[in-house]
Amino acid sequence: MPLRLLFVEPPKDYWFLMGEYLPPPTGLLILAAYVEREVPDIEIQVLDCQAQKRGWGGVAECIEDFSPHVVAASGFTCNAYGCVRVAQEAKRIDPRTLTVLGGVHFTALPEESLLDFPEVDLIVRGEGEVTLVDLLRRWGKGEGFGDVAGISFRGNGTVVHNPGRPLIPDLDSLPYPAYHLVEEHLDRYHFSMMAGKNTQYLIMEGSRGCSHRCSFCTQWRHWNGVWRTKSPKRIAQEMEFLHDEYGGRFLWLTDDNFDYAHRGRELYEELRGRPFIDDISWFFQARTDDIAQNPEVAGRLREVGNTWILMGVESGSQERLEEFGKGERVGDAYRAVETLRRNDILSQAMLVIGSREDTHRSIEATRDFAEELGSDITIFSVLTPFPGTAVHEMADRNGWIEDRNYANYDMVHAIMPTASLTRREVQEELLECYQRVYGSVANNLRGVFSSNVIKKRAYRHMAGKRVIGKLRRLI
Ligand code: B12
Ligand code: SF4
Repeated sequence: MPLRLLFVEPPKDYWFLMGEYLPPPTGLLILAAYVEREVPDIEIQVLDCQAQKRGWGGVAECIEDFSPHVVAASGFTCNAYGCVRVAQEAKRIDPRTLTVLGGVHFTALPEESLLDFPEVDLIVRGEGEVTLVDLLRRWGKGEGFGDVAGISFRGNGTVVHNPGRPLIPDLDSLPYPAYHLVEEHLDRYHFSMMAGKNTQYLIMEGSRGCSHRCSFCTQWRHWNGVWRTKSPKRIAQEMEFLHDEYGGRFLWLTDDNFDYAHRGRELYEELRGRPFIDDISWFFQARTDDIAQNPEVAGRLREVGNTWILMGVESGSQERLEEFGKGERVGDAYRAVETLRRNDILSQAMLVIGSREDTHRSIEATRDFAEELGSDITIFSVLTPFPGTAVHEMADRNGWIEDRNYANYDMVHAIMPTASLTRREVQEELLECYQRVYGSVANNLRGVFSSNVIKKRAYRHMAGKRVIGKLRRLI
């Protein structure tokens, strides 16, 4: 009898700041593709509750119908409880089901998660492909998983953390994500605010990890502090494949750090001349120093379909950038925004308020900075102590964390006070940030009448009553 594996993308809330969207469950599809290739004789299903419009009743129905031996889900912090609930549903329906969770949140907190949630059998820490395959092979043969590297589980009344697993040396060796497993509802994936409701939105991965060490970031630790990339040729081929095979016309490269200087140039060489480039638009996150130091790369990337870049600008205070360990200068942000503007690439600046030393005055200075910077879109968020970060370690040690409900770790809820502001005041300051940028008639007119169609849509959404109304309700 073939082994049955069910991946579940649980019901979850939208991140209202970015408007209405439906992203494919790319992480799960990447894992599924690897398992499909490496484990013969396995049946895999992916339940995407958002795309399939299934609530918790639908999750139970799907588990009952498919009767999987293994149920797997992936979580970052604000979605962690949803993943746990998947495990609980699976165990309720059939206690023999093996429940496996992975992702950045569970990797950071394996002990706490296994102790708090007995329905979770085991946690795969860090990179998942090889560990999951190892696990499935043993499970399929009826062997125990006691010595599978990279997992944590309960054993002998305690939590056992097996040694970590070495990273996959060559990311080009990974198969393309298994989009065929969600083919029936592929046309539902969209990102209205940025590309319109009818443009097919797909996500792909170009690299893993980051060589920087920002204090609030989970990603560099999750990937053992190293940056690995697929070759530019492979990235170009994968983009082409997603376009030609699955109609992807708006692509997000998940890379935490794009390595704009080197890979940007090489990717341009690989993409130019490929016909699909005229039919897609793609975006990614990059560092401001990279963009500022390599202004000529922007024009080339624009030529091959790059229309939007997200930048973690964080702050207009050099002191704050140093506190965060960013290794960037405030001036880089100005140069980066100007470079993108000159090349007709939408610039999105992400700014953070609510760090320990923030006061009413310093946050007002962040708002002034945002206006002066003049990026096409500005997203403000609240410094969030994600488990696994240096910020979390320090906040936890000092007793600053006032909200332990992980569902609120979405960078919009204030989780900690600052030295001089209460949590409520931080929340009010966040509202004020959005009111300043998107409540201003002058800014909105500039946005709505912009010649850049993405900016137009973004402003229409951000200036609408919904965003401000939701932020107000958080106070
Ligand atoms: C795409 C994306 C989104 C998409 C949604 C993706 C989805 N389907 O849910 C959208 C735009 C909706 C989104 C929203 C948000 N996101 Co987001 N997002 C990403 C991004 C860029 C890529 C995710 C991805 O596909 N990665 C590729 C896969 C392969 O990596 P992976 O998921 O880590 O999986 C590997 C391993 O971790 C492991 N693994 C993971 N899960 C499992 C499960 C099992 C069973 C196993 C065996 C292994 C395993 O194996 C995989 C392969 O090796 C990541 C950053 C990143 N590079 O990962 C941020 C990231 C996950 N997002 C983050 C955040 C904070 C958010 C938001 C809260 C706010 C924001 N600023 O965007 C909102 C929350 C929305 C919500 N309510 O759900 C943070 C999470 C931090 C944390 N600890 O919680 C990340 C890490 C970004 C960052 N640099 O900090 N996001
Ligand atoms: S915030 Fe960006 S640059 Fe800093 S460590 Fe994380 S991924 Fe790297």
